[in-house]
Amino acid sequence: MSAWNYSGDNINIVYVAGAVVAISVLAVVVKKTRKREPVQYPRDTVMVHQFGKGSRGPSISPFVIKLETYLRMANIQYKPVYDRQMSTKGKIPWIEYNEDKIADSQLSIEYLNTKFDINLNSNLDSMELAIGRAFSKMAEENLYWYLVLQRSTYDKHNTIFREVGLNSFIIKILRWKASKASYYHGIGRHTETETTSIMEKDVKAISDFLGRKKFFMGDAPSEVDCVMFGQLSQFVWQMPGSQGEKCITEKYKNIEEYCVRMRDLYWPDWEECTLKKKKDSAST
Ligand SMILES: N[C@@H](CCC(=O)N[C@@H](CS)C(=O)NCC(=O)O)C(=O)O
Repeated sequence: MSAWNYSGDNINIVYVAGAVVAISVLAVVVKKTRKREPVQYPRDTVMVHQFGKGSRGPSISPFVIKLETYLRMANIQYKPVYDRQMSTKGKIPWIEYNEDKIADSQLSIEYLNTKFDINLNSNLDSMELAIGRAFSKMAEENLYWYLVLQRSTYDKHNTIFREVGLNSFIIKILRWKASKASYYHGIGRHTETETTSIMEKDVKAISDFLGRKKFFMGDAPSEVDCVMFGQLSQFVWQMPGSQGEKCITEKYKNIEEYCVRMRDLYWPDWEECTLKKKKDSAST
């Protein structure tokens, strides 16, 4: 049978699929070429561009939580902007401060440290700074990928994506992007059992180092707490039913206690910053 010998039904499916692809491509092109009206933001306020709120936390992005926790810790006036506009580097979060635009959570923090003369690490010596950096990089460049794979691939229901209202088409794109990105990172070439074991080793190292300390480096909070809270709070509250959540809440309870401590201190409005709160208040 020739490949062109379609039945009527098959031809319809091909037309519909073709139309969906064409419309999607067109939508992307229109979005990219459309000139956005310049938005007037309040002066002297840091605007944090990001996706929308999370269903169980203020954001499902650990990097947004990191950046906003820093802004709270440093007492800098800021506002979240839920415009889903990506940075010039194609990622969120990014910030706008008066005329300046900075992509990347870490580069934003470094810019703000200079702009506002902030040093949250003033109590740390060079050895402690080195340890903080090593743990930050482990959390953001290794542990983070378990979160990406868990939400996009291991969780067959894509719970977190669905809860924030993403439709099946967008979820398919996210799954595809995650699988491609994690493959090129390298971690996506492992089996789920292997990545889970890697995640557990990272979490154990974090738990062992944290011990009974109040904050990651001791009695006082520092910048590394923003990074660790950004990542770990996702595992504790925003990866329901995952091995990552179980690992922390059942085995490494000092991490869960640490997250609660950080949330109570810097995010007394945590619940109000979630989608759930918006829905609840809309229904009352
Ligand atoms: N190094 C970046 C990482 C930010 C990042 O990976 N953001 C994710 C969301 S959690 C993103 O924008 N992903 C979209 C993409 O990679 O296409 C930072 O610290 O801001």
